[in-house]
Amino acid sequence: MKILIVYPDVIGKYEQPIGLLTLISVMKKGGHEVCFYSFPICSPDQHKYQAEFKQIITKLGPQIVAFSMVTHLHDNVGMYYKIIKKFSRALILEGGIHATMFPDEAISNPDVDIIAIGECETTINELLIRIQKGQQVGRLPGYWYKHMGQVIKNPIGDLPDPLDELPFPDRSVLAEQVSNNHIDAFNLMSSRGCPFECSYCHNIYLKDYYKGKGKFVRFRSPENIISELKEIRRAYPSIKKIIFSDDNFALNKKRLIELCKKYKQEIGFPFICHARVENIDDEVLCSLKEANCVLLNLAIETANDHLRHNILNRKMTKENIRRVFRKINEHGLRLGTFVMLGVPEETKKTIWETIKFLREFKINYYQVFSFTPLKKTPIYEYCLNKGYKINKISSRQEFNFSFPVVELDTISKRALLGYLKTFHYYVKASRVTFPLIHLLRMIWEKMPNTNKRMGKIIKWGAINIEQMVRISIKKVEEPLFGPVIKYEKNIIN
Ligand code: B12
Ligand code: SF4
Repeated sequence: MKILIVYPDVIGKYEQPIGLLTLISVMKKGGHEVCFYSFPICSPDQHKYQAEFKQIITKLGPQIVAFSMVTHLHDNVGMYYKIIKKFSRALILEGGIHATMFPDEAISNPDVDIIAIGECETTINELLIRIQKGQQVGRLPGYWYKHMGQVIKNPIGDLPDPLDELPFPDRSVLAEQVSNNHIDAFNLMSSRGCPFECSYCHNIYLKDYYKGKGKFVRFRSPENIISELKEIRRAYPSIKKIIFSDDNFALNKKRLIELCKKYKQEIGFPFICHARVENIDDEVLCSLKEANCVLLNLAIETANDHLRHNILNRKMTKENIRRVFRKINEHGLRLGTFVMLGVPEETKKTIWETIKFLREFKINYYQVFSFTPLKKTPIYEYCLNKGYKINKISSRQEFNFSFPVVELDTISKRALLGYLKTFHYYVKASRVTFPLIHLLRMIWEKMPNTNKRMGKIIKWGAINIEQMVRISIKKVEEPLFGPVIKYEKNIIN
């Protein structure tokens, strides 16, 4: 059967949706003809992509057009669904995290025929066979579909386990982006699921949803991961950097140490990974460094213990984080972190606590986000109970989590915006530039209240101040993969 997989890409045709690529491998193994189309959904020239899409649909004539979607993009694909319905007889199948978390919303779109809930590698080919034979979807777990004006809802299916039995993601659909150097590092997932219960994360909902459907946290074996890496090296010689996109790469210490040992001997490419502070100790750091980890990301979200413990439900202490961050600096490992500003009960004081804390360390990479609660998470409910107004995501900045969407009673949206815009400078710039940064922050806070002409002058002033501050931090900024340890060795396949 001919299937067109559509992936709306945010940043412009070079994202790597590992789950979807695994599913493509499964479909191809099932003997189906699978085509892949991704387009930059946030780019302003959607007319151009819609015309291109119409051409593909009419030329290819797929029986199924399958979309993979996150919630934030859901409202943007309507026109693409209309094109399918107008110019073909293909069924529309929607899967991904949005359909999984909000199935009622996903299936309520009149153009959507079937939705897939959860990880569905073990059932997708059965679905395709039934459709190919003109049969009903029936009682196939993990799928909801429309039949005679009614929505038939099947329960969620079992989680794939062991993960080693899954095929490797089909990266051949990214070959063009690799050859034109838009992709120079590959993402790889070595585990699925997370045992923690941060109040703002979708995992807490999924863990409950999947109860009775198998182990939520699953690990691939080091041998299986190394095989995938070897395949990458064989098929894509230009790729020499790896990003492990697991929620917590260090969750299973024994596996991590074993994997690092093998990785060092057989692969050696510089890599980036994410972990939790609780899982880091000297042994783990030595293993990561030896294996050529060039950046270890540990999210702190905030330096304030009350906010982290009681609002975000992340139980590590500031002292613990300090101890681990110092160790990382001592081991000479590059350190990355993630911070959220504007969580409930955030104040200017707690923001300053986070700034001061981060200034204690050599942080090589970090990102700061504006707190944006996801529906169906405990913190979303908390905000509603507190009576906070949560604005719908409508602008590009809100979509990128860089603009406040929640109206708190502890800090105004304008003040928060000022800190979001200048946080990076406060953390990185020399202290002597602080008066300039304060001024810049004040400009961001006041900007919308000024008239147009005044606004232009102020904006001009802000750009110049920003330039001056930037000069003072240029010296410490580094590329993501930073200075890498030499990895060209005689590695035997
Ligand atoms: C790696 C990652 C990325 C990568 C790759 C994105 C991707 N789509 O895979 C990058 C960096 C590009 C990225 C970007 C973004 N991400 Co992201 N990302 C993740 C992360 C950490 C892992 C994703 C993953 O591989 N999961 C494991 C696989 C097995 O699951 P899966 O991807 O859901 O796929 C399975 C099923 O859903 C299903 N499936 C998926 N697609 C389809 C399609 C069909 C037709 C079918 C039948 C089935 C199906 O089968 C797959 C295999 O089992 C998750 C958090 C997490 N741990 O899940 C966040 C997450 C998915 N990202 C999120 C967000 C918000 C974003 C961005 C919007 C951020 C931004 N503002 O730019 C963009 C959107 C990008 C996009 N175009 O979709 C949110 C989504 C929340 C939501 N409710 O929608 C998550 C859940 C993080 C979070 N907790 O907030 N992300
Ligand atoms: S540690 Fe990360 S993935 Fe796990 S629950 Fe918390 S935010 Fe989610």
